Amino acid sequence: MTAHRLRTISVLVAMAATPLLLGALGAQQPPAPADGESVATAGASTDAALPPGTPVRAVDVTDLRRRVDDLRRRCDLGNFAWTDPVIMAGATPIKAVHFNELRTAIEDAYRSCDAAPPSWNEPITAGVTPIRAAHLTELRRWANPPRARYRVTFESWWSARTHPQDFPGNPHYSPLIGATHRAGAPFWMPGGLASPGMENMAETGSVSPLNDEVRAAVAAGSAGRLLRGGQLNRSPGSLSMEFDVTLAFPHVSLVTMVAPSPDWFLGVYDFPLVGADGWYQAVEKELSPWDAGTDSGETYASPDADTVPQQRILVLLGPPVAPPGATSSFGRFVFERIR
Ligand SMILES: [Ca+2]
Ligand SMILES: [Ca+2]
Repeated sequence: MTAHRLRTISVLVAMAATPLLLGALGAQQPPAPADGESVATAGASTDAALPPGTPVRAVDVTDLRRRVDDLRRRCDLGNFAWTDPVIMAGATPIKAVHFNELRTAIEDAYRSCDAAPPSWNEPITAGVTPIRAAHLTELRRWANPPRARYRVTFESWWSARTHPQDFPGNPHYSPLIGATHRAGAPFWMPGGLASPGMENMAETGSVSPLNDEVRAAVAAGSAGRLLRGGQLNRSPGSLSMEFDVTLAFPHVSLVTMVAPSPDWFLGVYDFPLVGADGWYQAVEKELSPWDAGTDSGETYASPDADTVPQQRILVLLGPPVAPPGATSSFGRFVFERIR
């Protein structure tokens, strides 16, 4: 972006910084007085998340237009021909058409980028639909690039030094397996029961039939893709894998079996890679072992002892991984956005 464009945007944003209080969209209400609201800078969103009832300000719409035009250029489209190209605080009432144009401009960008366009939570009809913080939050979320690529690095520090009790002679992990999926649709979670695929992963390290369960979730539309990674053959150690993620399926669940062990594994569930301000550049999660609730062995090398009835997935507490009642971390996942 040239210095001239930056200056132009700064001026527009400065003019638009007064809040506009809206009841119903399309209703023309007198503007609220200027309140000394701070001015947005190019590249930064003015509000990370809007609490319900927050008034829509001219700057909110102007800021979104800039982001959506950035997105359109990324997807080989030109800037959108906005109604009321300059929204002036105190002079330009914010209308339903402004919001519907933002939606259309985003949908066009997604199609141009070969990504499935968003499905909005509700239509916005002039004079009918009251503007909600959710409308802005939704637009901000979808104004992000539809795709990102991440590298996840699995670092394990599990060793005889960190976990001296009964430490096994061949400490390793099973191949990484996971999925990208919709928010709230992980393939495992604490307090839930392990699926047959999770049981086999946690007890034997096999990626089957968990891979088929993930493929079924992809076919059913709740998951984006199956994630398959390498295997850490020796702990301590580390390995990485890369994967693509889309805004339609922006959460990740990823697991690996602690080996040897009865039914213990490390992993994340329903882990978001996108927030109110867009794709995270780098996020990490420390990993304490989980007990899949499917084998009752009490130490790393215990013989198989199927748990009947099956128990819920819970944090593994106490010996041999920690003092009684406590847990301990074995390593971490570090997610870094690379595209
Ligand atoms: Ca167990
Ligand atoms: Ca079992």
